This record gives sequence, structure tokens and C-alpha cells, in this order.
Amino acid sequence: MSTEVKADIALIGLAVMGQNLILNMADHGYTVCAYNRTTSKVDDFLGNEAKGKSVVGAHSLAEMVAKLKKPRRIILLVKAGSAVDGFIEQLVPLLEKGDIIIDGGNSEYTDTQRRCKEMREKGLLFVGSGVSGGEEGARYGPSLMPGGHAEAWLHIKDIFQNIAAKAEGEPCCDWVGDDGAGHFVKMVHNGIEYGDMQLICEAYHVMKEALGLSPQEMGDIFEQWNKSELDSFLIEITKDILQFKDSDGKALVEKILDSAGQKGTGKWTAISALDYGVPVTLIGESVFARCLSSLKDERVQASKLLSGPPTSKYEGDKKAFIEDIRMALYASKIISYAQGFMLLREAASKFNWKLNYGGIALMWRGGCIIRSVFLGNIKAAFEKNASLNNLLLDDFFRAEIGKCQGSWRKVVANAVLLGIPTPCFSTALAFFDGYRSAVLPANLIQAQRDYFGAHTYELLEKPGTFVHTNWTGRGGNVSSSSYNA
Ligand code: 2AM
Repeated sequence: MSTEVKADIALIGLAVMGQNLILNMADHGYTVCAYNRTTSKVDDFLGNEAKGKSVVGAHSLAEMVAKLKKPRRIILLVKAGSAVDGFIEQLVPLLEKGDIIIDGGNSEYTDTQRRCKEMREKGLLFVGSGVSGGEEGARYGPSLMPGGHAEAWLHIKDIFQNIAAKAEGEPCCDWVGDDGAGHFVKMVHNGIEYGDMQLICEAYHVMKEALGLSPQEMGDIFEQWNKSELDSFLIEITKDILQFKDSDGKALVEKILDSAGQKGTGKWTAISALDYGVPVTLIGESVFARCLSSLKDERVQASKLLSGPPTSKYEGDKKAFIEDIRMALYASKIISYAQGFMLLREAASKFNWKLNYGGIALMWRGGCIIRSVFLGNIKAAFEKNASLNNLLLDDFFRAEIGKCQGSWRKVVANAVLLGIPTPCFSTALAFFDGYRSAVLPANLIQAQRDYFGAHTYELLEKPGTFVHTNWTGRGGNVSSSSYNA
């Protein structure tokens, strides 16, 4: 490339995601400068996948920076953690005020908050962007969730929105909010993904155990479900997986070890939920379900010693029960998203982010792993009422839950009676019943706390006034504010 033709943007990190994102940008008319720590990958990429495309390479960061238009835009797509900090450190002395570093990796939002602060002090702009959709998404349209220094948005908006997936004609990418908001939203996306996957697994488990259905039969059912309210990427791939035959003609899925791995973003969501005191129970259960699944050897041992109910077979109308399972899945999914948005709302209030909840639903509507028609309904709910407190209070979702409720209870009750674990269906229902309760038994907890630790309680009739009772007649009347038993 002659020195006067400058690249629109640079991308560091030529693993598959990075390469695909570059090709996607090139397809949309941008000239991209590619760089990688192991520079031989730059040459490989230029000589193969990027051949004939508007992609140039650099063999040093200084060369890369020199090839960029100003303000310089540099996307990092490298391993989260120290690799990101390492590149930032090397880039800072090479950049000028107003240049933009974009971290598109799976960084923890707290790291993004810290980097935003550090870059602000150096006069550089920093963006932490969630990127979802896997390799295919990166190549042909990911969901992009950028947050950080808002001044940067003006300079990256066109590129980001052009390369993003489109849903209902709109890009699945918009400015999320200040500092770590983009990565926080991505984290919650991943948590919701854990929940959605576990819910599908529970439907599969109940159909397999209680109804004795074959993978092929279940695949056909998921195919039908994908034409309903559940229409989504994850239901679609589940159909494909269940219908997939190994070379011996048997369903491959049944040969796969039932022990799930995880990279941690579901766990981070659950940890944030605990940190901020938001009952995101379904994602929490989905993380624990993976943990339990991974205790394979222990479970095999226990299965020989611990018995459940006499039968795990459902005796009623199979066809009707399949529809009940679909409804249970749908209702639980509504709860999961309601909980996810509760967490977003709490984080927004804690960090002073102005989140656009409808916009977030739209960003997840296409391109990413949790993409679904259902997210269109969520977007509509927040468009109708931007300050909607909880998704469950929206008219549409209230009616949907109402429609599903009987089936949902029937599935959970039967799963319990038949000894089939449905942690996420069950926790969703427990949450629903708790959320719709004007009175919960926490009065007794308060009494217990006051009994053993003199923590005081409030009376229903006098909220705001803290009293202590000498429950035993022994001990004193002094209350405690620091004793944490
Ligand atoms: P590499 O090809 O030189 O290993 C995904 O692993 C991407 O992150 C790759 O582009 C990889 O570069 C990069 N990466 C991983 N760890 C890194 C580190 N510590 N420093 C720089 N780049 C790293």
C-alpha cells in the first residue's frame, strides 16, 4: 500500500473472530490494517483469507499506527486480561489525543471501567464493546454492544452499525452507555445465554425421561417450537443437534458426555447479581447446573445409592404434556429476561449509566447467540414504556405468563414427583410466586435475627422505626448494629 492511502481502522488479534471481523469490515468498504503478536499470522492472513480484499498488514504497532487515518481507531480482539493491558501499554506512546482504542474481547466490565479511567487521563478515548455471534456472526453480522467514552461513538458508529447484524431492518448495535456498560451488557447477555441453554436442556430432559421420546422425535418437536413464540437461534440449533446422526446412524447427542464446561461469563453475571443484591436466580441456577453436571463420577456413584420415586414416567396425555413443557420453557424464559433486565437496571443506577433497554433488546434481537423473535417483544415493551420497572409488569408479558402459568406449574410439579431435576423451570416459578407476593415470610427472618443477634426489626405499622425485643427474658435490651452472625 502506498503511504498516502490510509486505513480506516486497525484490528489487533488474528484469531478466527478477529480475521472474520476484518473481512466483514472489508466487505463493507473499509480498509483495515491487520496486526497480530505473532506476526507470521499477518502474512498468512494477507496471503489467504484477506487476499484481494481491502486489508493491509503491519508487522509492528508503530507501522500499524502510521497506516491509520486520524483519529486512529484500533480494535483489540485478543485474550481478555493482561494481553489487553499489554497492548494498551504499548499503544499509548504511539497514539495522539483523541485516538480511539476499542476492546472487542470478552473483558470483565470492571477492567473496562479501569481502562476507561486510565485512558481518559491520557487523553485517549476508550471503548469496551461486547461482540457476540461467534465466528459466523463476526463474519456476516455480529451483535455489537459498545460502551465507554461517548465521544468515540461519533467516530465508530458508521463502521459498527454497518457491519452489525440487522433485525427488523435496524442494526443490532447502538451506543450502550458510559464506561463498562458495553461489557456489562455483554456479560448479562452471556448469563442469559446460560439460562436459555439450561431451560432447553430441562425441556429435553423431561421429554426424554418422563415421555421416553427419541432424539429424532424431540428434534421434530423443537422444529415445531421454532415456529412459535420460542423462535430463536438456540431452539433452531437444538433441533439440528437432536436430528444429527453419527456415522452409525445413531443420534450423536446421546453419545456426548453429560458434563458441561464454562468460561466464566455466566458465573460473572451471577456474582454481580449477588454483589448488587438482585435475585437473578435463573442464571445462578444455570451456572450451578453446569457445576453439578461436571461432577460426573460422583453422580454415577450416587446414582447407585440414592433412589428417587418409583417411576420417572408420565402417565397422562403425552401430546398435551409436550405443549405444557413448551409453555413452561416460555414462561421461565420470560422470568430469566425479566431478571436480567433487573440486574441491568440496578447496575445502571449504581454506575449512573443511562441504559436504553429497548436498544439493548434490539442489539440482542439479531446476530448473537440469544437472538430470537421474543426479544422483539421485549423491545416493544420498553418502547411502550421506557421506564418500565419490570418486564413482568408489561401488559404483553403479564398476559403471556398468565397463559402459561397452569402448564408451567404442571410441568414443575410433575418433574418433582417423577424425580427429574428442573432447577431453572423451578426457580423461575419460585421467583414468580415470590415476586407476586405482597407478603413473604421474611418477618420471621427478622425476628430470628433479632432473637440471636439483636439486629432489630421494623413493625409493619411503623416502618422506619427499628426496635429490639428481649425474646428470652435473658440477656439485655441492647440492640446490635455490628454483630453479623
Ligand atoms: P497470538 O496469535 O500471537 O497467540 C487470541 O488468542 C488472540 O489473542 C491471538 O491473536 C493471540 O495472539 C492473542 N494473544 C493471546 N495472548 C496474548 C498475549 N499475552 N499478548 C498478545 N497477544 C495475545
